[in-house]
Amino acid sequence: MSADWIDAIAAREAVEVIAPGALLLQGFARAQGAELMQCVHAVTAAAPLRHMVTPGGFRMSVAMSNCGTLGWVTDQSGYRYSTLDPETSRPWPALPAAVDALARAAAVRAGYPDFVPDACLINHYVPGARMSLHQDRNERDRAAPIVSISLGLPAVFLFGGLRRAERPRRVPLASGDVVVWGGPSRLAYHGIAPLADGSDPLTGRSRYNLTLRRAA
Ligand code: MD3
Ligand code: FE
Repeated sequence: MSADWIDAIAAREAVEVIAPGALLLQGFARAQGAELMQCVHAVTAAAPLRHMVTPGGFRMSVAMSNCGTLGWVTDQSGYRYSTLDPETSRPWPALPAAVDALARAAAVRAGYPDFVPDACLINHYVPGARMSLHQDRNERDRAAPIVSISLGLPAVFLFGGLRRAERPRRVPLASGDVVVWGGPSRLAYHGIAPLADGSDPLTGRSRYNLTLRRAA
């Protein structure tokens, strides 16, 4: 048995290929859940969660904030990355070291040893909140992956193809799951089905998702 397998069993972690370039690291962040939630609360105390408005004029059901050098924002004028929080006119809070370290470790495991995130979008879902199918195309360097960390209530991730018309697959995501999206899956359409009600010891009646990105 190779050392990698011994490590994986010791960490009680399973690795699943969702699609070419998309790797699900089941439970990769489970042991750090409480520490990561402390980071989230520190960030959102300084940069409060808010419901942004899409360029089409729709209020998003997901509440968002950011940390890192760049933060993803949307308003009537479009989607973009900004160094300033438009709500506070201040820079976004720094990327917490524990979040940065976990994302880089996941990227290394998935075959991206050079991943250096400069943006972390924090998504907060309450029961009924959803994210409709979209592509993430605001990042300059499409060779860099996106690392996503799920915390709290389980969600059904919708994973489509490179064309919006492709019917999405449903992939369950649990608290502590980490997914690394790179290569051919980087520009796939994706979304989150309406969150089912429930309660989680870490997050209460809600789910957080952290996506770490190389935006600049
Ligand atoms: C696949 N967030 O913030 S994370 C987003 O759970 C977003 O909040 C969802 O989609 C969430 O943009 C899904 C998983 C994810 C993130 C980015 C991707 C999957 C991706 C980019 C390309 C392909
Ligand atoms: Fe996305």
